[in-house]
Amino acid sequence: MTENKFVLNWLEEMKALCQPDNVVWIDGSEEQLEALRAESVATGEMIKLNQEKLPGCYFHRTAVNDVARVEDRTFICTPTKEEAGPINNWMAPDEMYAKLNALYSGSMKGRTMYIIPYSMGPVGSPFSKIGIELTDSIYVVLNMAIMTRVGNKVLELIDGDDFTKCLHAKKDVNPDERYIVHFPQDNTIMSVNSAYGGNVLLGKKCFALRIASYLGKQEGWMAEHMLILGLENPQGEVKYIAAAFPSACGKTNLAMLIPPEYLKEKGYKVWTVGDDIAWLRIGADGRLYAINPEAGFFGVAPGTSEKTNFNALESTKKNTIFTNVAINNDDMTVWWEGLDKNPPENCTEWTGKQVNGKTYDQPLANPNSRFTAPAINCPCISSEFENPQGVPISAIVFGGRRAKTAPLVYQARDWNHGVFVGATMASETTAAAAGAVGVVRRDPMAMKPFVGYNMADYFGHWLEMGEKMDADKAPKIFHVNWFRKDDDGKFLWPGFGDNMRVLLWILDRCAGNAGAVESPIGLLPEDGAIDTTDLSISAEQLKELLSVDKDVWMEDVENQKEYFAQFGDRLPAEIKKQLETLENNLK
Ligand code: OXD
Ligand code: MN
Repeated sequence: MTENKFVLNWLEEMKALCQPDNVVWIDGSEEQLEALRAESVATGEMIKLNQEKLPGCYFHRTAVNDVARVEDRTFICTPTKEEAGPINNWMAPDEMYAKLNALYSGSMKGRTMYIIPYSMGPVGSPFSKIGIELTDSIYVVLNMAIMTRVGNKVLELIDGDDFTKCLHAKKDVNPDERYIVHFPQDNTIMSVNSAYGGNVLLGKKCFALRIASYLGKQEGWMAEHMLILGLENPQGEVKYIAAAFPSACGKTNLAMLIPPEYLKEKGYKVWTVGDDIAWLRIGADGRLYAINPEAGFFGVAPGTSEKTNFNALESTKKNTIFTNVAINNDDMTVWWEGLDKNPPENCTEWTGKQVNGKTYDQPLANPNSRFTAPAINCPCISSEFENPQGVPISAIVFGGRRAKTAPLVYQARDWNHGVFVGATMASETTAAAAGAVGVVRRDPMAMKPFVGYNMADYFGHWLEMGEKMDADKAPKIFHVNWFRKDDDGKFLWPGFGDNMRVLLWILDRCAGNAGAVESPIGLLPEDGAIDTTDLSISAEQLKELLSVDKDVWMEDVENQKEYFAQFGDRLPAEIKKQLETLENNLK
């Protein structure tokens, strides 16, 4: 398949370690993928769904102990602990290699090793990077074929040893010996004892965020946990926004937003470039350009409905793999909480039990059940999705779930202040997760679980990127909060499609067409700047949405200080300065 000796030597080593009975190269052809689908159905690994209603769609069930990313089993094994920083789990590389080699040894006896050459980003784009994943799971092969560009065309492009080495062995999914490990200095990822997407589709979080953030720091670009959307105005001009939100804040919904009726009628449209990851580089014209390195959506199913995200739901109607959702036995279609109010009576719930979905009192779908859908299925996929040069970013948006602290929207005064706004991002826990509700969890740039090196150096990298761009070319930076509540605990903002009203103010600010007023935390929309046509929202409510409570903010500053203290002297002086400015402004 290839003459590249770096690839071949590594393969020989991994084969000797894992000892598979067979080795199969994934060439990217539909015939090969179809044969693998048939094989996985024959072995029971996948279940074929109703091919009239859901053509090309399959179902897979993971072990009950293996349904989510495992942050406590995820390691960044840089040569020193300091390089990984206080947020990441770390172990000395030698020690970790020894531990892992023992686990992989003979792990594929009686099994087949699939070799998946894949490109993150359009094949051959100057933004793109190549990986090779070795896995003993057909489920992984079929998911990777949706989420990335796979096959011979990628293999041909590998230059010397410039590829990320990814090894996955399913073993017996023992949670006590589950490891998701990154060796950034060796461009290597090793995952063992899991078969759940986020832990085993190694192109996604492991490569496109953890390893890529490390490569970006070395090479002068950025890998971020951001959606990318294009907003088209009635004149047909499209401006692009990249936005980072922690989980459970509606990233996929915003990426695929449907404008409110009155804006649709005027001719506004939203185009999706990406829903989870952005790779950003400074272009020849000095502006920041972004690609989505992925080729599909690995979305959370529960809560996705025609009403909440029509475009995401449409994306799942063909050639999609569903994981851990419920099955309607009557017609072999899928169901999850929030799809509609009509759970199937004759139902296989996610663990495989036969139940009456109307009377069963447990969730029918796992709360983290997923769909793996090709991006090209999305009705609002951007015409720039495959553009190898990426799209120019006008605005970067950070956001979180804050009941009282952050206003609906505010603008950072400049790039460095924007980096500080991203670095102080936080979200309050919801009742959906175990533990106390309303606890503030700091999640800088929504990258807490995904930075492949010391978070303090990551802040420094953001600041350096700003130095490389002229202020008039750099994206403007904003913070939004769709989750502000009144004193009775009710949401003040309708959210979903109406978030478009906020995006319009953001783009007007970027174009110099909207007013703003100074506040201690940054620039707020001036009176009347947020269009509330057709909304039943009073002037009082809007005022509350945009208010800054100094006492609440002072409390947050204390929390920020505590958070930053863990980075010691490594925290950039600029971040400290910004924190002091905020504190002084609030006094
Ligand atoms: C996540 C995801 O966990 O995208 O952020 O799956
Ligand atoms: Mn994500």
